[in-house]
Amino acid sequence: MSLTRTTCPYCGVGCGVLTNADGTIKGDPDHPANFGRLCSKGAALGETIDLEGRLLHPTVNGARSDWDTALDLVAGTFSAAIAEHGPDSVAFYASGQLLTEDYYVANKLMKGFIGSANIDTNSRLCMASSVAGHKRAFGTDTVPGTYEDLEQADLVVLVGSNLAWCHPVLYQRIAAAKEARPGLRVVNIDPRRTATSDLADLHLSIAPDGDVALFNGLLAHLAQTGKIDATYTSAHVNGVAEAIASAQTSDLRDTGLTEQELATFFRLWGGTDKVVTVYSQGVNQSKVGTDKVNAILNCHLATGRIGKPGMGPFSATGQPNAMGGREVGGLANMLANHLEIADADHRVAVQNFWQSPTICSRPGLKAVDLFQACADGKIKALWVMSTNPAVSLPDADGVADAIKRVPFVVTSDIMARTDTCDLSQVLLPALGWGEKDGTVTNSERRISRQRAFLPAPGQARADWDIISDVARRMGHGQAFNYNSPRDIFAEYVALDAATSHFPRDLDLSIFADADYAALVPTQWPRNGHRFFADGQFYHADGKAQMVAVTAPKLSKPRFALNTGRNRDQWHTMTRTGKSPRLGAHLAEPYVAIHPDDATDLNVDPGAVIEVESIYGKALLRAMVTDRGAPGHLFAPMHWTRQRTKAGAINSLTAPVVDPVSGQPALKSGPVTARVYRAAWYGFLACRRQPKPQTAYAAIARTATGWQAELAGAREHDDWADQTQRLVGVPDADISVQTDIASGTTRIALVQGGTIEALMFVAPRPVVVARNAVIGLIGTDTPPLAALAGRNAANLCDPGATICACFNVGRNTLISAIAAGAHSVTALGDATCAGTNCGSCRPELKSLIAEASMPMAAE
Ligand SMILES: Nc1nc2c(c(=O)[nH]1)N[C@H]1C(S)=C(S)[C@@H](COP(=O)(O)OP(=O)(O)OC[C@H]3O[C@@H](n4cnc5c(=O)[nH]c(N)nc54)[C@H](O)[C@@H]3O)O[C@H]1N2
Ligand SMILES: Nc1nc2c(c(=O)[nH]1)N[C@H]1C(S)=C(S)[C@@H](COP(=O)(O)OP(=O)(O)OC[C@H]3O[C@@H](n4cnc5c(=O)[nH]c(N)nc54)[C@H](O)[C@@H]3O)O[C@H]1N2
Ligand code: SF4
Ligand SMILES: [Mo]
Repeated sequence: MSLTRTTCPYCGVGCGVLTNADGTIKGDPDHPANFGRLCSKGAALGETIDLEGRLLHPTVNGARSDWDTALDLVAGTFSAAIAEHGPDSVAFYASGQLLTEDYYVANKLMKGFIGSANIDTNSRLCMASSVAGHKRAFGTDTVPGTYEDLEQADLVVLVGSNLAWCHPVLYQRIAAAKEARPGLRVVNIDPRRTATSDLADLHLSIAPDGDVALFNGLLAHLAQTGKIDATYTSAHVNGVAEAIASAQTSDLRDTGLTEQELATFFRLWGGTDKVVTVYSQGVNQSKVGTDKVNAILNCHLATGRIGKPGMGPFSATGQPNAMGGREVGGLANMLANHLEIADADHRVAVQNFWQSPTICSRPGLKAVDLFQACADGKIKALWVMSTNPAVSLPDADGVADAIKRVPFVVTSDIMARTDTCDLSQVLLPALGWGEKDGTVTNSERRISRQRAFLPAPGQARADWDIISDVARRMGHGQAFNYNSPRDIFAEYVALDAATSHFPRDLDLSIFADADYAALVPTQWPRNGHRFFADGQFYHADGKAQMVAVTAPKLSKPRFALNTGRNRDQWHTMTRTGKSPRLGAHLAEPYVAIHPDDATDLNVDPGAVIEVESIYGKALLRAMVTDRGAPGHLFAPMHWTRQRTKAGAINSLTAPVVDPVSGQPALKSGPVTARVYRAAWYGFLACRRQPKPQTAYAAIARTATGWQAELAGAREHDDWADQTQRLVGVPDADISVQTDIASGTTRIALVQGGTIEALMFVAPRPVVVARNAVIGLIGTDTPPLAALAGRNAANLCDPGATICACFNVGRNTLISAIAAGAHSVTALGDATCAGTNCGSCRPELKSLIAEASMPMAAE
């Protein structure tokens, strides 16, 4: 079978993938992002392309429909709303996971044909502060660096970035460079000690939002120690003195770091020419996100450490096409192709090129304001594409209510059931990864092709095609007559050529004669081009701008909630949640809490904690760890109402935004925490998807079906009946074992001679070999043997999965370490762990460190 060359649909590293229609997935050795590597999520792509749960035909009000009916309804309702209430009464909410071609047409329809700029995207939650910071400093939204810079640097500073889990292949490239050249230093700045910190020579456990104070302190230090490059700044940078003066007023105590830590970091940064500062959501998702970005850029500009190999600021983009979206102008405050809504000449040029009846003349609503406008009844029709705002926006329950207030909601998705789909009148089935064609741009400005290698399922259509069809039905046939994504890409490149007289960074001329079908991964403006090498920036006078920023006043609530990502899940889990391998890494929503706080709150390991803010409440499993400071809670963003009863973390987060970028502060907000008084805890493994209604409930896929972690405050006297209801097999044979002394009950449901479900209930968190129990589902093991909690062969429990590729559990690894495997390589030899994608290597290292500690003391 012939291999298709495509690009991973997850993170912004943009790894090349070789695929086969049978689902085989390999890293593309020729792709310059990954040179053959893949992380655990990329390697498991084959497990996520089945059709289970897919949306395969349009639906209207929950009933199956057809394209003509659905699209006529969409076009008609949008047109009617625009006619009656004006263009700003409708909105699109799009996504950095759309392909460039999809994004281009959505933006064109809204800004040029509907005449509003009410198209914003989940990039507002993701990259908006970087965009705003770049524009303030450079005059354009330019990411000047490349991945090679990270390998060539002598110092890599990772600020608010858990690269090991979120950009694993980039992390592996740095790790490999460091191994080859041990002089390469790594500093990690994060309130938590993460898997990324394990690579760092120095981890600075910064106070949440202490980054402005830190980088201001660094700038003041650079000034004091004569490290400002006056020749460079006088020729190329404005605002130097003001920025330094402002930096000198920052109070370094706001960083929460010791004088020694600060001195070490300042000396290292100041004393190293080749420094790359990488930053991500710990910087962007803050009420001072843009100031954080500029505080970092200031230090690079002041020292001239930008535009040269191995140095510069580097914003690691999250989504596969976060960059492409920015290029086509997908945000509410941009036009198209890095042109500006505010500039009348730009507007005229774009309108002429599109031959459009109108063009938006002012910025549209940014994400949080957009959903506020929904709540206020100002939005009459909303179209959500490739994102799940009812989960991913702050105050997610408020957002869900706001969506309900919109009279007409359309969602294009690949899945039939998401928290947002559940709130929509019209669902439009989109082609997913592997089925669709187009381009994406990765963090280093490299445009790669996504190519289809699977047939279109059901009636699903490509996003660009659906949008164009609606545009045609709205009367804009001429302008949306595309036959393929190639036509759209060509138009996008042509718009760039038609506007090339406006000075800006975007330059797509290298693609002018490109063979779209055979397009190889190519950076704009051209491979290896170095932005700012000549000291020329994009402000009117050609100079860069240092921005005077002041550190915010920090409050210190008893508990502050930080949120972010797990290694093996992608956002709201609609795809990664299908893979039992990936689910096994961390199978339920948790809150990481410091041991001192756990003692204070009387939280035993494995208990459930109730975390609450003025916006809402969540119940989360306690993960007691000293990786964060006392008072610091961390919870993952992934769990939804589809998979948990009360585990969606954005039920708690506040819709507080950065005033410049509009990006919400998702990393820190005051909450309260208390132990949830559970009367019972349960663990269920079963074949069919359970529908738990208990207060604490989290379901996940397993290799044999499903599992559920459960807890409730109310005692039940008939557990057999409860279990049958949960699983929905009323006619199964039931075996019950009760141990009065320990208060535990174990239930087996058997149907047709095979085990349908096993349920374990206890007054404390259930201790049972979970993987072994899961392995019994669907077998003909006698129920009483099964209820012993071990599998028939009496194997011991491998424990929580660490290596997702080879399914190696924690307990297996600890045994191997005890048996003498004291290096990552030795562990790999003994168990295979870490020898495929390598995403778990940081965790293997820390397991070895933890397990080896008592021996070191001997
Ligand atoms: N596995 C996985 N990978 C992903 C994704 C995914 O869902 N799963 N999503 C992708 C997307 S869209 C994105 S945007 C990226 C995000 O990638 P990252 O930004 O690396 O990921 P996060 O976990 O959101 O946050 C990074 C870190 O910021 C820290 N932090 C919190 N507050 C502060 C602070 O005030 N200062 C500093 N310096 N640090 C702070 C957090 O403790 C956290 O460890 O990941 C991409 N890659
Ligand atoms: N608390 C907290 N909240 C956060 C964050 C955080 O760190 N903390 N991070 C924020 C960030 S950085 C981001 S990027 C967002 C991400 O949040 P979302 O964008 O809401 O999350 P996803 O699960 O990626 O949603 C993508 C949706 O598109 C669907 N889909 C997949 N492929 C296609 C396709 O080809 N076409 C169409 N039409 N649909 C498709 C998927 O099934 C899914 O429903 O979350 C933000 N929210
Ligand atoms: S690092 Fe992993 S998730 Fe990111 S693009 Fe590469 S394979 Fe995909
Ligand atoms: Mo993101």
